[in-house]
Amino acid sequence: PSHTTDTRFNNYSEIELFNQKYPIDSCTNITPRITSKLNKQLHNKRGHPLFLTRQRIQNYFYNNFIKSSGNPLFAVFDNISPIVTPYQNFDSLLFPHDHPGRLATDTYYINSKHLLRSHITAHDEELIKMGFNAFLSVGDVFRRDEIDFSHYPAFHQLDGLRLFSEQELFHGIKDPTGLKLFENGNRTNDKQDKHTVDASKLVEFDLKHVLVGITQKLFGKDIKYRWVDCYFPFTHPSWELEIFYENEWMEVLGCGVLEQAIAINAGAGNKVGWAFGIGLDRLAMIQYHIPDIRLLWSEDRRFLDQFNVDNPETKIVYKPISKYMCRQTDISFWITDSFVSSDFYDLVRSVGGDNIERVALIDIYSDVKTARTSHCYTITFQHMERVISVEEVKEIHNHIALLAEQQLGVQIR
Ligand code: FA5
Ligand code: MG
Repeated sequence: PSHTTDTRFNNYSEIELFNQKYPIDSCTNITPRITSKLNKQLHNKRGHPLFLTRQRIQNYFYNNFIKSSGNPLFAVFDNISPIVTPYQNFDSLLFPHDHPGRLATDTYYINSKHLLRSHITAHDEELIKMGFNAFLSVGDVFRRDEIDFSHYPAFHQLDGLRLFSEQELFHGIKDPTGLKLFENGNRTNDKQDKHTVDASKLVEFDLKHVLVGITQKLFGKDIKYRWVDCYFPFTHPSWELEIFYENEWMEVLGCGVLEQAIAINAGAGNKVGWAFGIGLDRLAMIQYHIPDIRLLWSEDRRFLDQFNVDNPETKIVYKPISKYMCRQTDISFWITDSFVSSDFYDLVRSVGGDNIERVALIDIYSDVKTARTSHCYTITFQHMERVISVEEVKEIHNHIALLAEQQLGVQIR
Protein backbone atom coordinates (compact mmCIF):
# COMPACT_ATOMS: atom_id res chain seq x y z
CA PRO A 1 0.00 0.00 0.00
CA SER A 2 0.78 3.69 -0.11
CA HIS A 3 2.96 3.90 3.01
CA THR A 4 5.69 1.70 1.54
CA THR A 5 6.73 4.69 -0.53
CA ASP A 6 7.15 6.93 2.54
CA THR A 7 10.65 8.12 3.11
CA ARG A 8 12.05 6.45 6.18
CA PHE A 9 14.36 7.85 8.80
CA ASN A 10 17.11 6.20 6.77
CA ASN A 11 20.00 8.53 7.36
CA TYR A 12 19.43 8.97 11.07
CA SER A 13 20.77 7.03 14.01
CA GLU A 14 18.15 8.39 16.39
CA ILE A 15 14.80 10.13 16.23
CA GLU A 16 13.81 12.97 18.51
CA LEU A 17 10.17 13.02 19.59
CA PHE A 18 8.76 15.28 22.30
CA ASN A 19 12.32 16.25 23.33
CA GLN A 20 13.30 12.64 23.84
CA LYS A 21 15.84 10.80 21.68
CA TYR A 22 15.08 7.27 20.50
CA PRO A 23 17.79 5.14 18.87
CA ILE A 24 16.82 3.61 15.55
CA ASP A 25 16.97 -0.16 15.25
CA SER A 26 15.77 -2.93 12.99
CA CYS A 27 12.18 -2.50 14.28
CA THR A 28 11.92 1.17 13.33
CA ASN A 29 9.21 1.72 10.78
CA ILE A 30 7.75 5.13 11.64
CA THR A 31 8.04 7.75 8.95
CA PRO A 32 8.44 11.51 8.99
CA ARG A 33 4.92 11.79 7.67
CA ILE A 34 3.56 10.03 10.73
CA THR A 35 5.74 11.83 13.27
CA SER A 36 4.58 15.12 11.75
CA LYS A 37 1.10 14.27 13.10
CA LEU A 38 2.27 13.91 16.70
CA ASN A 39 1.92 17.56 17.59
CA LYS A 40 -1.49 18.05 16.01
CA GLN A 41 -3.61 16.92 18.98
CA LEU A 42 -6.83 17.51 17.02
CA HIS A 43 -8.88 16.10 19.91
CA ASN A 44 -7.69 19.07 21.99
CA LYS A 45 -8.10 21.72 19.33
CA ARG A 46 -10.86 24.20 20.14
CA GLY A 47 -13.54 24.37 17.47
CA HIS A 48 -12.37 21.23 15.67
CA PRO A 49 -15.04 18.64 14.77
CA LEU A 50 -13.08 15.97 16.70
CA PHE A 51 -12.91 18.22 19.76
CA LEU A 52 -16.63 18.99 19.52
CA THR A 53 -17.52 15.29 19.23
CA ARG A 54 -15.29 14.44 22.16
CA GLN A 55 -16.87 17.26 24.21
CA ARG A 56 -20.37 16.01 23.46
CA ILE A 57 -19.48 12.53 24.72
CA GLN A 58 -17.63 13.94 27.72
CA ASN A 59 -20.66 16.11 28.59
CA TYR A 60 -22.85 13.04 28.47
CA PHE A 61 -20.73 11.58 31.26
CA TYR A 62 -20.55 14.85 33.20
CA ASN A 63 -24.34 15.21 33.02
CA ASN A 64 -25.22 11.63 33.91
CA PHE A 65 -22.58 10.58 36.42
CA ILE A 66 -21.97 12.80 39.42
CA LYS A 67 -20.39 11.59 42.65
CA SER A 68 -22.09 12.41 45.96
CA SER A 69 -19.35 15.04 46.39
CA GLY A 70 -20.77 16.81 43.32
CA ASN A 71 -17.69 16.06 41.22
CA PRO A 72 -17.82 14.16 37.93
CA LEU A 73 -17.52 10.41 38.43
CA PHE A 74 -15.40 9.91 35.31
CA ALA A 75 -11.90 11.40 35.34
CA VAL A 76 -10.79 12.59 31.91
CA PHE A 77 -7.30 12.12 30.44
CA ASP A 78 -6.60 13.81 27.12
CA ASN A 79 -2.92 14.53 27.24
CA ILE A 80 -1.13 11.21 27.71
CA SER A 81 1.81 10.80 25.33
CA PRO A 82 1.09 8.48 22.39
CA ILE A 83 4.55 6.93 22.78
CA VAL A 84 4.12 3.68 24.70
CA THR A 85 5.92 0.39 25.22
CA PRO A 86 4.88 -2.92 23.64
CA TYR A 87 3.96 -3.94 27.19
CA GLN A 88 1.42 -1.12 27.51
CA ASN A 89 -0.07 -1.51 24.06
CA PHE A 90 -0.22 -5.31 23.99
CA ASP A 91 0.99 -7.37 26.98
CA SER A 92 -0.87 -5.45 29.69
CA LEU A 93 -4.01 -6.10 27.64
CA LEU A 94 -3.32 -9.84 27.28
CA PHE A 95 -2.62 -9.82 23.54
CA PRO A 96 -1.33 -13.28 22.60
CA HIS A 97 2.28 -13.33 21.43
CA ASP A 98 1.26 -14.21 17.89
CA HIS A 99 -1.49 -11.57 17.62
CA PRO A 100 -1.28 -9.85 14.19
CA GLY A 101 -1.72 -6.44 15.80
CA ARG A 102 1.83 -6.70 17.15
CA LEU A 103 3.35 -7.02 13.70
CA ALA A 104 5.38 -4.23 12.19
CA THR A 105 3.04 -4.41 9.23
CA ASP A 106 0.22 -3.09 11.44
CA THR A 107 1.93 -0.99 14.09
CA TYR A 108 4.30 1.99 13.96
CA TYR A 109 7.43 1.10 15.91
CA ILE A 110 9.83 3.85 16.95
CA ASN A 111 12.22 1.06 17.86
CA SER A 112 12.00 -2.32 19.57
CA LYS A 113 11.22 -0.68 22.94
CA HIS A 114 8.75 2.01 21.92
CA LEU A 115 5.85 2.37 19.54
CA LEU A 116 3.00 4.74 18.74
CA ARG A 117 -0.06 3.40 20.55
CA SER A 118 -2.48 1.65 18.21
CA HIS A 119 -5.34 2.18 20.63
CA ILE A 120 -5.97 4.37 23.63
CA THR A 121 -6.76 1.24 25.65
CA ALA A 122 -2.97 1.00 26.12
CA HIS A 123 -3.30 3.23 29.21
CA ASP A 124 -5.98 1.24 31.01
CA GLU A 125 -3.69 -0.76 33.26
CA GLU A 126 -1.66 2.24 34.43
CA LEU A 127 -4.79 4.29 35.12
CA ILE A 128 -6.39 1.48 37.14
CA LYS A 129 -3.08 1.11 39.01
CA MET A 130 -3.23 4.81 39.85
CA GLY A 131 -6.52 4.12 41.59
CA PHE A 132 -9.08 5.35 39.08
CA ASN A 133 -12.34 3.39 39.01
CA ALA A 134 -14.07 5.39 36.30
CA PHE A 135 -12.30 7.30 33.55
CA LEU A 136 -12.33 8.44 29.97
CA SER A 137 -9.14 8.66 27.95
CA VAL A 138 -8.95 10.52 24.67
CA GLY A 139 -6.10 10.67 22.22
CA ASP A 140 -4.52 10.13 18.86
CA VAL A 141 -3.73 6.56 17.82
CA PHE A 142 -1.69 5.22 14.94
CA ARG A 143 -2.04 2.21 12.67
CA ARG A 144 -0.49 1.19 9.42
CA ASP A 145 -3.90 0.96 7.80
CA GLU A 146 -5.00 1.60 4.26
CA ILE A 147 -5.88 5.17 3.43
CA ASP A 148 -9.35 5.81 2.06
CA PHE A 149 -12.36 7.97 2.90
CA SER A 150 -12.90 6.28 6.29
CA HIS A 151 -9.38 5.01 7.14
CA TYR A 152 -6.34 7.07 7.97
CA PRO A 153 -3.05 5.98 9.64
CA ALA A 154 -3.60 8.47 12.45
CA PHE A 155 -7.01 8.74 14.04
CA HIS A 156 -8.60 9.38 17.42
CA GLN A 157 -10.21 7.28 20.08
CA LEU A 158 -12.17 7.93 23.23
CA ASP A 159 -12.06 5.03 25.66
CA GLY A 160 -14.08 4.59 28.80
CA LEU A 161 -13.61 2.20 31.70
CA ARG A 162 -15.62 1.62 34.83
CA LEU A 163 -15.00 -0.73 37.75
CA PHE A 164 -17.68 -1.78 40.22
CA SER A 165 -17.31 -3.13 43.72
CA GLU A 166 -19.86 -5.76 44.74
CA GLN A 167 -21.87 -3.14 46.59
CA GLU A 168 -21.85 -0.73 43.65
CA LEU A 169 -22.92 -3.30 41.10
CA PHE A 170 -25.78 -4.74 43.12
CA HIS A 171 -26.91 -1.57 44.84
CA GLY A 172 -30.07 -0.99 42.78
CA ILE A 173 -31.30 -4.51 43.33
CA LYS A 174 -34.19 -5.07 45.77
CA ASP A 175 -32.89 -8.24 47.38
CA PRO A 176 -29.19 -8.63 46.71
CA THR A 177 -28.71 -11.49 49.19
CA GLY A 178 -26.84 -14.35 47.56
CA LEU A 179 -25.57 -12.20 44.68
CA LYS A 180 -21.80 -12.46 44.22
CA LEU A 181 -19.29 -10.99 41.78
CA PHE A 182 -17.02 -14.02 41.65
CA GLU A 183 -17.11 -17.79 41.40
CA ASN A 184 -14.78 -20.53 40.24
CA GLY A 185 -16.74 -21.45 37.15
CA ASN A 186 -16.26 -22.07 33.47
CA ARG A 187 -15.60 -19.68 30.70
CA THR A 188 -18.53 -19.70 28.28
CA ASN A 189 -19.57 -17.49 25.37
CA ASP A 190 -21.44 -15.34 27.87
CA LYS A 191 -18.97 -14.94 30.73
CA GLN A 192 -15.48 -15.38 32.12
CA ASP A 193 -14.60 -18.24 34.48
CA LYS A 194 -14.19 -16.00 37.55
CA HIS A 195 -17.40 -14.01 36.99
CA THR A 196 -20.86 -15.06 38.09
CA VAL A 197 -23.57 -14.87 35.43
CA ASP A 198 -25.28 -12.19 37.52
CA ALA A 199 -22.20 -9.98 37.66
CA SER A 200 -21.39 -10.39 33.98
CA LYS A 201 -24.97 -9.67 32.89
CA LEU A 202 -25.28 -6.60 35.09
CA VAL A 203 -22.00 -5.19 33.81
CA GLU A 204 -23.13 -5.87 30.24
CA PHE A 205 -26.48 -4.22 30.88
CA ASP A 206 -24.88 -1.11 32.34
CA LEU A 207 -22.31 -0.89 29.54
CA LYS A 208 -24.87 -1.17 26.75
CA HIS A 209 -27.17 1.28 28.48
CA VAL A 210 -24.39 3.88 28.65
CA LEU A 211 -23.33 3.37 25.04
CA VAL A 212 -26.86 3.50 23.65
CA GLY A 213 -27.31 6.70 25.67
CA ILE A 214 -24.29 8.28 23.97
CA THR A 215 -25.42 7.12 20.54
CA GLN A 216 -28.88 8.56 21.04
CA LYS A 217 -27.47 11.80 22.36
CA LEU A 218 -25.27 12.17 19.29
CA PHE A 219 -27.69 10.96 16.62
CA GLY A 220 -31.16 11.25 18.09
CA LYS A 221 -33.54 8.79 19.72
CA ASP A 222 -34.54 7.26 16.38
CA ILE A 223 -31.06 6.11 15.35
CA LYS A 224 -31.01 2.46 14.23
CA TYR A 225 -28.29 0.42 15.92
CA ARG A 226 -27.31 -3.19 16.55
CA TRP A 227 -24.86 -5.16 18.73
CA VAL A 228 -22.51 -7.57 17.02
CA ASP A 229 -20.55 -10.19 18.98
CA CYS A 230 -16.82 -9.88 18.51
CA TYR A 231 -13.42 -10.60 20.06
CA PHE A 232 -10.88 -8.46 21.91
CA PRO A 233 -8.04 -9.94 23.98
CA PHE A 234 -8.88 -7.62 26.88
CA THR A 235 -12.66 -8.06 27.18
CA HIS A 236 -15.06 -11.01 27.33
CA PRO A 237 -17.76 -11.10 26.24
CA SER A 238 -17.15 -8.38 23.61
CA TRP A 239 -19.34 -6.47 21.21
CA GLU A 240 -19.21 -3.92 18.47
CA LEU A 241 -21.90 -1.31 18.09
CA GLU A 242 -23.00 -0.57 14.56
CA ILE A 243 -25.30 2.22 13.51
CA PHE A 244 -27.31 2.41 10.33
CA TYR A 245 -26.05 5.34 8.33
CA GLU A 246 -26.73 6.15 4.68
CA ASN A 247 -28.09 2.67 4.02
CA GLU A 248 -25.14 0.88 5.56
CA TRP A 249 -24.20 -0.57 8.92
CA MET A 250 -21.16 1.29 10.20
CA GLU A 251 -19.02 0.09 13.12
CA VAL A 252 -18.42 2.89 15.60
CA LEU A 253 -17.07 1.25 18.74
CA GLY A 254 -15.86 -1.88 20.45
CA CYS A 255 -16.59 -2.83 24.07
CA GLY A 256 -16.95 -5.60 26.58
CA VAL A 257 -16.58 -6.92 30.09
CA LEU A 258 -13.00 -6.28 31.22
CA GLU A 259 -10.89 -9.43 31.43
CA GLN A 260 -10.54 -10.08 35.16
CA ALA A 261 -6.80 -10.80 34.80
CA ILE A 262 -6.29 -7.13 33.87
CA ALA A 263 -8.11 -5.90 36.98
CA ILE A 264 -6.10 -8.37 39.09
CA ASN A 265 -2.74 -7.31 37.58
CA ALA A 266 -3.62 -3.68 38.20
CA GLY A 267 -4.50 -4.30 41.85
CA ALA A 268 -8.29 -4.06 41.48
CA GLY A 269 -9.06 -7.78 41.60
CA ASN A 270 -12.00 -7.25 43.95
CA LYS A 271 -13.90 -5.35 41.25
CA VAL A 272 -15.50 -6.13 37.91
CA GLY A 273 -15.76 -3.70 35.07
CA TRP A 274 -16.55 -2.70 31.55
CA ALA A 275 -14.50 -0.95 28.89
CA PHE A 276 -15.26 0.57 25.54
CA GLY A 277 -13.37 2.32 22.74
CA ILE A 278 -14.99 4.74 20.29
CA GLY A 279 -13.51 5.89 17.00
CA LEU A 280 -14.03 9.66 17.15
CA ASP A 281 -13.22 10.36 13.52
CA ARG A 282 -16.08 8.34 12.09
CA LEU A 283 -18.53 9.69 14.67
CA ALA A 284 -17.55 13.25 13.74
CA MET A 285 -17.93 12.43 10.05
CA ILE A 286 -21.42 11.01 10.55
CA GLN A 287 -22.55 13.84 12.83
CA TYR A 288 -21.46 16.65 10.55
CA HIS A 289 -21.76 14.85 7.20
CA ILE A 290 -18.04 15.21 6.53
CA PRO A 291 -17.48 13.02 3.46
CA ASP A 292 -13.78 12.19 3.86
CA ILE A 293 -11.66 11.45 6.94
CA ARG A 294 -8.74 13.36 5.42
CA LEU A 295 -10.70 16.60 5.76
CA LEU A 296 -10.30 16.30 9.53
CA TRP A 297 -6.59 17.06 9.03
CA SER A 298 -7.29 20.06 6.85
CA GLU A 299 -5.80 23.40 7.80
CA ASP A 300 -8.15 25.04 5.32
CA ARG A 301 -10.01 27.89 7.00
CA ARG A 302 -13.02 27.20 4.80
CA PHE A 303 -13.28 23.86 6.59
CA LEU A 304 -12.25 24.86 10.12
CA ASP A 305 -14.31 28.07 10.27
CA GLN A 306 -17.50 26.04 9.93
CA PHE A 307 -16.82 24.42 13.31
CA ASN A 308 -15.69 27.51 15.15
CA VAL A 309 -18.25 27.34 17.98
CA ASP A 310 -17.83 27.34 21.75
CA ASN A 311 -20.89 25.26 22.55
CA PRO A 312 -20.41 21.69 21.30
CA GLU A 313 -24.19 21.21 21.18
CA THR A 314 -24.51 23.86 18.45
CA LYS A 315 -26.17 22.38 15.38
CA ILE A 316 -23.68 22.56 12.52
CA VAL A 317 -24.60 21.70 8.96
CA TYR A 318 -21.33 21.24 7.14
CA LYS A 319 -21.19 22.86 3.73
CA PRO A 320 -18.80 20.97 1.45
CA ILE A 321 -15.77 22.90 0.29
CA SER A 322 -14.81 22.88 -3.35
CA LYS A 323 -12.16 20.50 -4.54
CA TYR A 324 -11.27 22.92 -7.29
CA MET A 325 -8.31 25.21 -7.02
CA CYS A 326 -8.85 28.63 -5.51
CA ARG A 327 -7.30 31.93 -6.59
CA GLN A 328 -6.76 34.95 -4.39
CA THR A 329 -6.37 38.65 -4.99
CA ASP A 330 -5.75 41.51 -2.59
CA ILE A 331 -7.46 44.87 -2.78
CA SER A 332 -6.46 47.97 -0.74
CA PHE A 333 -8.29 51.26 -0.51
CA TRP A 334 -8.58 54.40 1.59
CA ILE A 335 -11.89 54.30 3.43
CA THR A 336 -14.31 57.09 4.26
CA ASP A 337 -15.58 57.89 7.78
CA SER A 338 -18.87 56.15 7.10
CA PHE A 339 -17.31 53.03 5.56
CA VAL A 340 -18.20 49.67 7.13
CA SER A 341 -16.66 46.38 6.05
CA SER A 342 -19.99 44.60 5.71
CA ASP A 343 -20.96 46.96 2.86
CA PHE A 344 -17.84 45.88 1.01
CA TYR A 345 -18.56 42.18 1.70
CA ASP A 346 -22.05 42.60 0.23
CA LEU A 347 -20.67 44.36 -2.79
CA VAL A 348 -18.13 41.60 -3.44
CA ARG A 349 -20.78 38.93 -3.13
CA SER A 350 -23.20 40.71 -5.43
CA VAL A 351 -20.54 41.19 -8.11
CA GLY A 352 -18.81 37.81 -7.75
CA GLY A 353 -21.72 35.55 -6.83
CA ASP A 354 -20.79 31.87 -6.56
CA ASN A 355 -17.25 32.60 -7.68
CA ILE A 356 -16.41 34.13 -4.32
CA GLU A 357 -15.43 31.75 -1.58
CA ARG A 358 -14.59 34.33 1.07
CA VAL A 359 -13.47 37.89 1.72
CA ALA A 360 -11.28 38.70 4.68
CA LEU A 361 -9.93 41.93 6.12
CA ILE A 362 -6.21 41.27 6.48
CA ASP A 363 -4.72 44.67 7.25
CA ILE A 364 -5.65 48.13 8.55
CA TYR A 365 -3.20 50.97 8.07
CA SER A 366 -3.51 54.55 9.34
CA ASP A 367 -1.56 57.34 7.74
CA VAL A 368 -0.87 59.84 10.50
CA LYS A 369 0.05 62.75 8.22
CA THR A 370 -3.05 62.67 6.08
CA ALA A 371 -5.28 61.21 8.82
CA ARG A 372 -6.55 58.59 6.42
CA THR A 373 -7.16 54.90 7.03
CA SER A 374 -6.72 52.12 4.52
CA HIS A 375 -8.13 48.60 4.52
CA CYS A 376 -6.69 45.62 2.71
CA TYR A 377 -8.87 42.60 1.90
CA THR A 378 -8.05 39.21 0.45
CA ILE A 379 -10.71 37.92 -1.91
CA THR A 380 -10.73 34.16 -2.45
CA PHE A 381 -12.25 33.02 -5.73
CA GLN A 382 -13.48 29.49 -6.00
CA HIS A 383 -16.34 27.67 -7.64
CA MET A 384 -17.85 24.35 -6.49
CA GLU A 385 -18.08 22.94 -9.99
CA ARG A 386 -15.16 24.27 -11.98
CA VAL A 387 -11.83 26.04 -12.02
CA ILE A 388 -12.04 29.82 -12.38
CA SER A 389 -9.67 31.26 -14.98
CA VAL A 390 -7.17 34.03 -14.28
CA GLU A 391 -9.00 36.24 -16.80
CA GLU A 392 -12.32 35.79 -15.01
CA VAL A 393 -10.69 36.64 -11.69
CA LYS A 394 -9.19 39.81 -13.17
CA GLU A 395 -12.48 40.87 -14.63
CA ILE A 396 -14.45 40.34 -11.42
CA HIS A 397 -11.71 41.98 -9.35
CA ASN A 398 -11.69 45.10 -11.56
CA HIS A 399 -15.45 45.29 -11.48
CA ILE A 400 -15.41 45.11 -7.67
CA ALA A 401 -12.78 47.87 -7.51
CA LEU A 402 -14.80 50.12 -9.81
CA LEU A 403 -18.08 49.66 -7.94
CA ALA A 404 -16.38 50.11 -4.56
CA GLU A 405 -15.17 53.54 -5.65
CA GLN A 406 -18.50 54.51 -7.18
CA GLN A 407 -20.83 53.13 -4.51
CA LEU A 408 -18.81 53.17 -1.28
CA GLY A 409 -16.72 56.24 -1.96
CA VAL A 410 -13.43 54.50 -1.21
CA GLN A 411 -10.22 55.30 -3.05
CA ILE A 412 -8.28 52.36 -4.49
CA ARG A 413 -4.56 52.51 -3.68
C1 FA5 B 1 -10.02 -1.03 19.50
O1 FA5 B 1 -9.13 -0.28 19.16
C2 FA5 B 1 -10.26 -1.39 20.94
N1 FA5 B 1 -9.17 -0.86 21.72
C3 FA5 B 1 -11.60 -0.82 21.39
C4 FA5 B 1 -12.02 -1.35 22.72
C5 FA5 B 1 -11.70 -0.67 23.88
C6 FA5 B 1 -12.72 -2.56 22.81
C7 FA5 B 1 -12.06 -1.17 25.13
C8 FA5 B 1 -13.10 -3.08 24.04
C9 FA5 B 1 -12.76 -2.37 25.22
P1 FA5 B 1 -10.94 -1.30 17.04
O2 FA5 B 1 -9.66 -1.69 16.43
O3 FA5 B 1 -12.17 -1.97 16.54
O4 FA5 B 1 -10.93 -1.55 18.62
O5 FA5 B 1 -11.10 0.28 16.90
C10 FA5 B 1 -12.12 0.99 17.59
C11 FA5 B 1 -12.78 1.99 16.66
O6 FA5 B 1 -11.79 2.84 16.06
C12 FA5 B 1 -13.49 1.36 15.49
O7 FA5 B 1 -14.79 1.00 15.85
C13 FA5 B 1 -13.49 2.48 14.47
O8 FA5 B 1 -14.55 3.39 14.73
C14 FA5 B 1 -12.20 3.21 14.74
N2 FA5 B 1 -11.14 2.87 13.76
C15 FA5 B 1 -10.41 1.74 13.65
N3 FA5 B 1 -9.49 1.84 12.65
C16 FA5 B 1 -9.63 3.08 12.13
C17 FA5 B 1 -8.96 3.84 11.09
N4 FA5 B 1 -7.92 3.35 10.40
N5 FA5 B 1 -9.39 5.09 10.81
C18 FA5 B 1 -10.41 5.63 11.50
N6 FA5 B 1 -11.06 4.99 12.50
C19 FA5 B 1 -10.69 3.74 12.81
MG1 MG C 1 -13.03 -3.08 15.09
